[in-house]
Amino acid sequence: MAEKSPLRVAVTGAAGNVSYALLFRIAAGEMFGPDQPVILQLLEIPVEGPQKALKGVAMELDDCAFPLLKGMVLTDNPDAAFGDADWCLLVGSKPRGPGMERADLLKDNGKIFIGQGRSIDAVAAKTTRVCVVGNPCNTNCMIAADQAKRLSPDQFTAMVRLDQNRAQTQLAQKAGVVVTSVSDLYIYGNHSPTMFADFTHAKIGGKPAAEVIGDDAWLKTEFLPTVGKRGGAIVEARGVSSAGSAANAVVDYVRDLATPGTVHAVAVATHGAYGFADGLWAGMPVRSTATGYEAITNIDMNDFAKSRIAITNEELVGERDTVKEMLGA
Ligand code: NAX
Repeated sequence: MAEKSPLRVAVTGAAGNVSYALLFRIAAGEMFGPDQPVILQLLEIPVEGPQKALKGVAMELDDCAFPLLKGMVLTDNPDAAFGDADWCLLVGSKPRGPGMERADLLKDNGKIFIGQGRSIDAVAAKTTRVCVVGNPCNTNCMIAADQAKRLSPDQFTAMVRLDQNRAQTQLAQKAGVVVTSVSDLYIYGNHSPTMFADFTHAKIGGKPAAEVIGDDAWLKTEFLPTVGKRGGAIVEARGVSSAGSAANAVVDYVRDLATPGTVHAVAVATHGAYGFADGLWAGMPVRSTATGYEAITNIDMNDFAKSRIAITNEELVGERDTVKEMLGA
């Protein structure tokens, strides 16, 4: 059979921690499959340190002799990184510095995502899929999608998969079962401690998780905060933020988006589903299709779930208010 033509995969923040755990797995075929060649188009900021580090990462990728890696572009120019890209993985963003207010973080990152959104809209493949990982990822995604004139905003999504994976393991460990016994567990809302990991519809071994766990208080007061604050707990333990598990979640998220029929949690344009304000990007379950996804919007929520969704919605609305002068430009 003829070899497939390579997919162009743009990755930003390519010299950062998450990318260091991610790029090798993409090149090994774990994201797009063992018969799908890729060209990596790697973007870093125009600063000597990250540019030099990026060259080092590329040297290591070369040293793996990956059969599927058909080329690499190393650049500080967004148009070169996103040119004809089939997938744009936006991992790079500005971290919160000492004493920095959250509003300043949102605005500083907003500027990055306006520029990248504009560049993607101008030069990426018409069918490109944009996956935002850099935090605050929901709002960064909304800002980038706001620049879409040629592309549809629905081509832009953000990652809540790490939260889904974390939640799955927490439930499995509590129930004393293997992780694959846990199903139907999706994340709603923001990738932040306000997210709602919906245990009310989750199943363990095909039975309602709440019934199997049999401890409502644990689900509400331990499970939810443990999942919501897991990122902070990793920083506390490791001294740096999650990279291996984050990269693994990016692989799961993009692989599942590229696999029609898969159901998984993704932050997508809400279109008002589940009471989320229209125009926000919020986690919810989606079913991947050949060209995109269909959001699953008909799950009945009980009052507890609705109250949790209202909290995370309120936070997302607040983030949008903070960056409102950046929207609609
Ligand atoms: P690092 O600080 O190690 O790497 C980020 C890299 O991005 C740096 O090399 C930096 O030079 C680069 N960068 C900054 N601005 C850029 C721009 N305009 N264009 C291109 N590159 C740019 O962070 P890392 O640990 O790799 O984390 C990357 C991002 O993922 C962070 O924003 C982090 O908060 C976010 N995360 C999101 C997760 C999620 O579930 N959505 C989980 C993991 C991760 O913490």
